[in-house]
Amino acid sequence: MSKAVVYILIATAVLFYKCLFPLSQDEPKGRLNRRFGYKLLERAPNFDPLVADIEREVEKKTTHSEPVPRTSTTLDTTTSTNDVSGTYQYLTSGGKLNTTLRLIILFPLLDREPKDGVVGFEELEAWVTQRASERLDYLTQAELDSKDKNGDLAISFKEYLPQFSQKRIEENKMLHGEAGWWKERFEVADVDHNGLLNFTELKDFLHPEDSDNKETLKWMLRDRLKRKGDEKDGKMNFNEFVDHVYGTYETYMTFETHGGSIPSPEEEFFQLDVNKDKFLSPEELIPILSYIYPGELAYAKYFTCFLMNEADDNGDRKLTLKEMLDHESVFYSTVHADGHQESDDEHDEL
Ligand SMILES: [Ca+2]
Ligand SMILES: [Ca+2]
Ligand SMILES: [Ca+2]
Ligand SMILES: [Ca+2]
Repeated sequence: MSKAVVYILIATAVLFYKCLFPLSQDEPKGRLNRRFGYKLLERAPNFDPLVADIEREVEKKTTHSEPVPRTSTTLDTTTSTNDVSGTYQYLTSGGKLNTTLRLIILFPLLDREPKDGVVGFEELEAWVTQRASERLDYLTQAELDSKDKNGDLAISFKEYLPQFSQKRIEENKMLHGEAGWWKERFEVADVDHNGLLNFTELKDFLHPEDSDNKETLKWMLRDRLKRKGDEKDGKMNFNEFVDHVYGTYETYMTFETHGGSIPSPEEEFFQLDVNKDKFLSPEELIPILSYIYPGELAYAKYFTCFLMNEADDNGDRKLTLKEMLDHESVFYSTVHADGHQESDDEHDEL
C-alpha cells in the first residue's frame, strides 16, 4: 500500500472517530478537531464561494506557474478583489473580507429544508457538497481551457499529453505514468469513443474517484490494487480486506448508521463478493469505494462533520447563526489563517 493511501486511510478513520465521539475525548474537542481539520482543509472546498472566487483571482494574477498556498491567501483590495464582482461591499476598511457580514448573508441560503432558523447536518452537507462540486467543475474547466489548443471544447490525447511521441504511444508501456497507462485511462474516460474528452469525460479522467462512470471506477480500483504490490492479481482476499479496508469502512458505517448494527468483516466480505470466488474484484469493491479512496465529494462529508464539531456548541447537531458567528475562523480558515494554525508538532501527531 502506498504511503499516500495509508495516510488517507488513517486520516479518514481518525476523522470519523472524532465525528462519532466529539465529546468523549480527554482533550478539549476543539483542539482535536482542529488538528484533523488542518489535514482535512487541504482537501476541503471553500465554505464561501466568494472566497473561492477571490482565491482564484489572486492565483491568476500572482503567477501562472505556482499556485498560491490556500492557507496564505490574503484578501487585499490592492491585489485582485476589485475584480470579483460585488466583493467591495464585503470588505472592511482594512481590505479584509467581512466574514461576519458574509455569514449573516449566507445563513438563509444554507437554512433551506426545513427553513427553521437553524442549519442541520444535511443542510450543511448539501451546501459543502455543492462547493466541492463547483470546485471540480472549475478545475476541469481550467484544464480544458489550458489544454484545448484547437478550441473544439474537447481534449485529444495529443493535446493532453504532447510529451509522448508516437513511438512511445505505440510501445504501449503500462506502468503507472507511462504512455500506455495514460492511454488506457484516457480511453476508459472517453465514453463515446470519439478519441476526445468533452467536459464530462475530462472530469472523470481528471478525478476518477468522483466519477459516476462505472468503467472509470473499475479502472481506478484495478490500478490502485495493482499498485499495492502485494496484490499483483488485482484482487483482494479476505485478509487484505481486513487489513486495508474494513476498519475505515466500519468507522464510516458507524457514523452513517448513527451507531446501528454494522456487518462483521466476514459478513461484509461475503456480501461484496458477488461471484463467491473468495476475492473482491475491482467491480465488487465499487460499493465501498468512497470509503477506500475518498474523492472531493466524499471529503465534503468529512468537512461537514468537522465544521459541525467545531461550531455546534450545544451539541444538538444543528447550527444557529450565533454558533456560526462564534466560530467564524472555522468557516473562513483561509481568511483567518493566522488564528487557525497550529505547531508542526501537533500536525505530526495525526
Ligand atoms: Ca434548517
Ligand atoms: Ca469523447
Ligand atoms: Ca469475487
Ligand atoms: Ca447547535
